Amino acid sequence: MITFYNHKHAQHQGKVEMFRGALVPCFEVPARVDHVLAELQRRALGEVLVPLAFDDSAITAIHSPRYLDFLATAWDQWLALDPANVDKDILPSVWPTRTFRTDIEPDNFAAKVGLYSYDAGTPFTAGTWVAAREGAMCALSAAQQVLQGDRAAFALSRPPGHHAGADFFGGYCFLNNAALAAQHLRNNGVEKVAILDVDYHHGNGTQAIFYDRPDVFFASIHGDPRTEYPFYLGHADERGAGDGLGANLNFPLPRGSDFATWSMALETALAAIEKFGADALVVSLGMDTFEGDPISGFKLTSDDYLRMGQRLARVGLPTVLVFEGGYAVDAVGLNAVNVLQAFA
Ligand code: FKS
Ligand code: ZN
Repeated sequence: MITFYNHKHAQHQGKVEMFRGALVPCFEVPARVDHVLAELQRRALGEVLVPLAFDDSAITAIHSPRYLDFLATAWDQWLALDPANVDKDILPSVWPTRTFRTDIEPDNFAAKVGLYSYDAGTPFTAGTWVAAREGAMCALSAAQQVLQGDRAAFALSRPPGHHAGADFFGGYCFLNNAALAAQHLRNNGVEKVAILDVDYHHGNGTQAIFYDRPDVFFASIHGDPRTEYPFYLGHADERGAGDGLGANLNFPLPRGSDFATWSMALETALAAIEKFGADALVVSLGMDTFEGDPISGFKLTSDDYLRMGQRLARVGLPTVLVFEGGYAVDAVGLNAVNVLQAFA
């Protein structure tokens, strides 16, 4: 299996995130991807390539022009406020909640940041745009590889993507890599695409992007949003809207769930994907379901990831795997490559 590696990922390096009233060191660190790369190379699991370049149209197919414009210019706007800002990350602190307008982009920079985000846990840094954009190219390259006939391809990148919506960032995510891959498949002759999100956290951005579309099925297995981030989406009654009704399926599971519980949800999700008649599969591959994850609550073991990879391969579809979360840094390489090796 070919891996498209975001060699610019370390340009996104947040310093702190807001947690319980304090600024704490970021969990989403460059070492996460470094460990996966090292393990891929250690097990010689196929070629590792830098991504191809795709037109902006591949990104505007998912994200709004004003949001992309904001991401591309945010750092310069931040420095224009005060050159001393160069040593600090941008962190949102004000948001337009219910009753506020979002159609007018404010001139004030903090207000703009809030318009395009939904939490205070996602720092925007000097290299965030460059890293996120190259990550999108990895996801598109992996989709392209599958279009050209490969059974599967892996996009190894950070920042992750599944919390990012058409016009907002949050949950460490800026561009929705899985959505970009799915749309690229759709634009190149694949009629029906299924996205399976196995990250511990609900893929609210991906769900929102495709919620009213019948051509992209979204299924997610995640910690129950009543107690788990991102809290405000991911319930079982969210089945899609309009033409997309029936093409969205959530499996919220309680904190503490192990692989026995988790894999029952997986079987139901895969049966639904088969019934949908998907021609290709995109997997949002988060490794934060691991028992050792410091910010999550499931109990999957390293061996369980071998079973997961085997099962995903048995679906029999051309598959794009996109790296998402996973914060047990010392185990994330082993666990991710277990999925890939078992798949291959
Ligand atoms: C700890 C509170 C949790 C936000 C968690 C974000 C999870 C991100 C993720 C992704 F795949 F996107 F990376 N904060 N301070 O794992 O879903
Ligand atoms: Zn996660």
